[in-house]
Amino acid sequence: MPITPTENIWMNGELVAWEDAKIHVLTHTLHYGTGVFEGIRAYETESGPAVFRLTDHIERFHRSARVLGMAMPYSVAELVEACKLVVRDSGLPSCYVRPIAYYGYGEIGLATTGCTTDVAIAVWPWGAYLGDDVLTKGVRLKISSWVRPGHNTVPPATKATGTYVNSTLAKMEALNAGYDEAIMLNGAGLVAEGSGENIFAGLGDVMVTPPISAGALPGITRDSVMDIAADAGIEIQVADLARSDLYLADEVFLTGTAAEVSAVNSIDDRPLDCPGPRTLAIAEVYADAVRGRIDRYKTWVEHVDD
Ligand code: PPE
Repeated sequence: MPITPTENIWMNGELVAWEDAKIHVLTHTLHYGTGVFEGIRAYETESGPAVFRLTDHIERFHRSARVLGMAMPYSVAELVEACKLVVRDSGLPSCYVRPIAYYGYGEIGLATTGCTTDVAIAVWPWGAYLGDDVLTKGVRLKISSWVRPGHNTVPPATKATGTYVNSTLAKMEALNAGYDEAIMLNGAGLVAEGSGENIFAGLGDVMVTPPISAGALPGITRDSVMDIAADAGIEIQVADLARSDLYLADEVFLTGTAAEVSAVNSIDDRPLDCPGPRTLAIAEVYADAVRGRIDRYKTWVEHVDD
C-alpha cells in the first residue's frame, strides 16, 4: 500500500520532518531483523482523535523488547505521550500509528552488545487493510505452506520485525495464488493465525480462537473481541484448532488493528457463511467501541487532546 506522508515523525524524542526521518544503511536492525514494533489505530471520536488501547499496545511494545533483551530507552508513559503528540501534530482525525524500536548505527555483527536502541513513531492515514468489502464479500483465505515459527525459533508471540519475514512469505504466497490472506499453521499442524491477524472460527455454539501457545500473537483486537463477545452473550473458547476444524466451521473472522474485524468468505475454496451473524454483531460493536460510542468500553479510548 502506498504511504501518504504526514508532516513529522517522532525520532528519539524529537519531531523530525517526514522526509528527514532517515537511517543509515548499516543500521543493525535493517540487517538482522532485530527490532520490535507496534501497529495502533487512532479513530475520530466526538472529543477529537483517540488512540485505541494505546497503553496496552505500548505495554506490549515493552514486552516485545524485553523478550529480545533490548533495553527500551523510554518508559510506557513517555511513549504513550509521544504517540499522542505525533497524532496531534499530524492533524489527522484518524490514522495508523507505528512505533518501532531498533538497534541503530554504530555496531555491526550479530551481537547486540554496545548497540544503541533508537525509537521512532510515525503516523499515516490507513484505510481498510483487507479491502473495503470485508463485511460484505469477506476475504478468501489460503492455508499457507509456510509454518509459523516455534517458540524456540523466533518467538511468535513477540512483535519483532524479523518475525515478519515469515508473515511476508505467507502473504505473498496467498496473493500470488489469487487469495486475500494466508493462515499459518504451527509446527504441530495446528492453526496459529493469519499473516497479520488472529482468527476466530464458529463451530456450533462456540467461537474458537487458538491459544498464544499455538503461535498466535496476543492480539489486542483479539482480546477486545473476547470482551465484546462475552458481553453480547457469544461464547468464545480459546482452544487448538485443526485445519479440518476451519473447513467445518460455519463462520470465520479475522481480527487485527489494521484488519479490524474482517469476515472470511472461504478457506482453501471451501465456502463459509459470510458475513456470519456473530461476525457482523461483533464487528458492529467493535466499530462503535473504537470510536468511543459505547460507555462500557470508554476506557479503551485514549484521547490525544486530554
Ligand atoms: N497476528 C499478527 C501476526 C499480527 O501482525 C497482528 C497485527 C495481529 C495478529 C493482531 O494483533 P492486534 O493488532 O494487536 O489485534 N498486525 C498489524 C499489521 C501489520 C502490518 O504492518 O501489516 C496490525 O494490525 O497493525
